[in-house]
Formats: sequence, structure tokens, C-alpha cells
Amino acid sequence: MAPIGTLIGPTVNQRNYKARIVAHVLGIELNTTPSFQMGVENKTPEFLAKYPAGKVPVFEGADGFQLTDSSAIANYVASKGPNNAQLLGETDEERAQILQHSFFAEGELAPAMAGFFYPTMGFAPYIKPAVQAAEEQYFRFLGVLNTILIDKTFLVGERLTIADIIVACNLVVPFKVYLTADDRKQYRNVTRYFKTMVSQPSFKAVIGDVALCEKRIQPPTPAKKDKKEKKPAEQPKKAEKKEKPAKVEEEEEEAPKPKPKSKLESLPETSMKLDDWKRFYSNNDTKPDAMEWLWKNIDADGYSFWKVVYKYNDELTRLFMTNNLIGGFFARLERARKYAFGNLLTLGVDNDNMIWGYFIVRGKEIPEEVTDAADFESFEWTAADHTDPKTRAEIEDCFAWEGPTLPREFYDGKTYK
Ligand SMILES: N[C@@H](CCC(=O)N[C@@H](CS)C(=O)NCC(=O)O)C(=O)O
Repeated sequence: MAPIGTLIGPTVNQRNYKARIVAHVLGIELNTTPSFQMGVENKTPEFLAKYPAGKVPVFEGADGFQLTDSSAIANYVASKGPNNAQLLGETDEERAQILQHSFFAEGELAPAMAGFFYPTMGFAPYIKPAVQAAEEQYFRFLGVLNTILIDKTFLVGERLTIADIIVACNLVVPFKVYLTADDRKQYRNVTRYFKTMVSQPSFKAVIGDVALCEKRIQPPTPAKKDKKEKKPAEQPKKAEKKEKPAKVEEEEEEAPKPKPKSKLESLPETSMKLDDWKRFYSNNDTKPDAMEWLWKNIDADGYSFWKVVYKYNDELTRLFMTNNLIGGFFARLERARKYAFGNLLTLGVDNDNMIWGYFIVRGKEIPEEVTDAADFESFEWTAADHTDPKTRAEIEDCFAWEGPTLPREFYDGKTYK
């Protein structure tokens, strides 16, 4: 596919990332301007004639179509892609929610951030009360987002949408230079969400690895008045200031590669077909029948067992929400259906519960069909020895959803098959 147009503006910029991530997700070619000179090229009469605000990024289509505003551009690029329904929302409700989150990002988060970030970086006059008010606003909005994300991996539905791309891109600079480890602890859901987003392949391809802030950026220290010094304190030059923001390594935009055939297809034949186990499990009592079948037929060289525990159990609230979270995770494990089977259980009580369970997977390692799931990193996968009697009992109780080895009281569960 020929490039649909050019995204004009500096490429190391969180607004610029949005359309490029969309393009990467959908396999759309989009030209960029890596050597763009900020403050120069966007202020020429030619540029201003086309884009009077003089802001970037802007888009110029191969057909001459012109567009400003990063989120509008990201939406437009998405509209040109194949199979874009998931990204743009499948229902009226989803599309409306995507707008809701996009407006929140642009209308609330971004201006509040600008209110403290620009003065702190020296791009705007530093007026302490105004900066403090902007910071307060920003943390209030971050709190809102934190609440929204309590039981969500993605903002809308169970998969990546353009709302995630817009919101997560708005968070890149704060997470890199402003939100300290303490802040990240306080806004844990936002942090988990941000980490999940930036580890998606399309985010990585565009932004690279995001190093989280170690020390918050500090406002410029006023030049000390030295009585002996006659020269006035040197005013930092505007062009120099603009180079200050922490650099993100740029990566070449990768054309999406065709999905390789699963590595698991080249494993030696196994004597136990996973589908046979799934069928037997579905059609028989788990204890003792299905479990006896499994222990008799398991091909220990062809499969491995894994204990799976949610890493953020202490953040879980309502039991039904926890169980929904498992459902969402399983939906995102779709690619692994042929190679994996498991049960994850919701255990405990409202506001004090956990996700715990076991998986059987083809091969001796966790395959990429599993690690590919967006929220794989939210779960601890530990290799389990199914020949150990204690582990075996846990697997049996887990697959049966009952028994003395469940670590907490059983509420509900879901089977991945
Ligand atoms: N809502 C616009 C805001 C664009 C914007 O403020 N861009 C900044 C760079 S990140 C800019 O061009 N500033 C230059 C100026 O204000 O003159 C968008 O999302 O694209």
C-alpha cells in the first residue's frame, strides 16, 4: 500500500506518536518528517497558510487533504485502514466511549499537564501558584483515570482501541519525567495500564522503550544575583530550551511482518491431543474421571504445567469484576486456543480476593501465543511440577473448582479451552 500521506512535525513527540501507532497497528504506510525543525518549519508563511495555528503535528494526505490535531489525525489514519472496527469501536456505545476518553485526554489531561510542564521546562513563565494549581488539577484527573481503570485492561471493551492510543500517548511525558515511584504507587491502575500499553508491539515500534521517571523534573533555578557580577544573568535561549526534554530513542517504523507459523507446530508429535483432553474434561466429572484421564494420558515431554497468579491481587475489588477480568484476559489469549488449556479462579471475598489457577501449555516454555496477550505481564506464570503430589492436588482442585488446596474460598472461575 502506498503511503496515505505525511505526518508533519517532530517525530519524538507524544502527539506525533498517536497516528503512527495507529498506522502500525493497521499496517498503513505513513510518511514522517524526522528532521523537522520545531518553531521554524511550522512558522513559515507557507505552513501558516495551510495550517494557521502553526502547531504540529499536522497531516497532509497524498491526495492533498489537510488536517490538524493529533487525535483527529489518528482517527483519520485509522479510518483508512483495513479491519479498523476494533480500533474505532464496534458499536455506537463503544464509539461514544472512545470519544469520551479522547476528549478527557485532550481537554483535561493535556492542558493540566501543559500548565506545569511548560513552565517547569522553561517553555513558559514560571508562576508558582499557577503551576501548583495545574499540578493539582493533573493529579485530580489522574485519580479519575485511576478509578476508571480499576477493573480494566483497556479503556473501552476488551481490546485496544484508539482511546488507549490517545490516552496512553498523553501519559508518555509524565511517566518519563514527572511521575515518581511514589506517584506510580499511588496511581497504580494508571501505571499498570500505561506499562501494558507501552509494551504493545506497535507502541514499542514507534516509541521504543519508555524508561520511567527516577527523579521528577525541577523548575529552572532562578539565576543567583551576584553583586560583583556586572553582566546580567544570561537568558537561556528559546531554541536551546526546546532541546531539553528527555530524548526517546527513535526507531525506524517497521512494516508489519506477516505472522510467522507457530513454533509449536514444529514440536515433535505428541501422544496426547489437547482437543481430546478438552473434550474429555468438558464431558465428564472433573474429579475423579477427567483428572484420571489426564494423569494417564499426559505427555510430559510435549506439555508443561504453569501456576498462574494475578500480580495485582491487592488491587482487586468486587468479586464479579475480578471474574470479568479473567474473561477479558482469556479473550485476549485467543491465539493460544490450540495450544493451551487452563482454569483461573476468583477466590476470596469482595475487596479482598485473588486470581489463581493452572494452565497446561504445549511445549516446555510459555509460547508466544500466550506471551503475546496484552496483559500477559499482569500475571505471574510459574513452572509447576505435575508429578509432585501437592502440586497435582492443587491442579485437580483448580480444574474441579473445589477442594481443600484452593488457597481461598471459591467464588467463581473460568475455563480456557
Ligand atoms: N491539540 C493539538 C495541539 C498541538 C500542539 O499544541 N502542538 C505543540 C507541539 S506538541 C505545538 O505545535 N506548539 C507550537 C506552538 O504552540 O506554536 C494536537 O493534539 O495536535
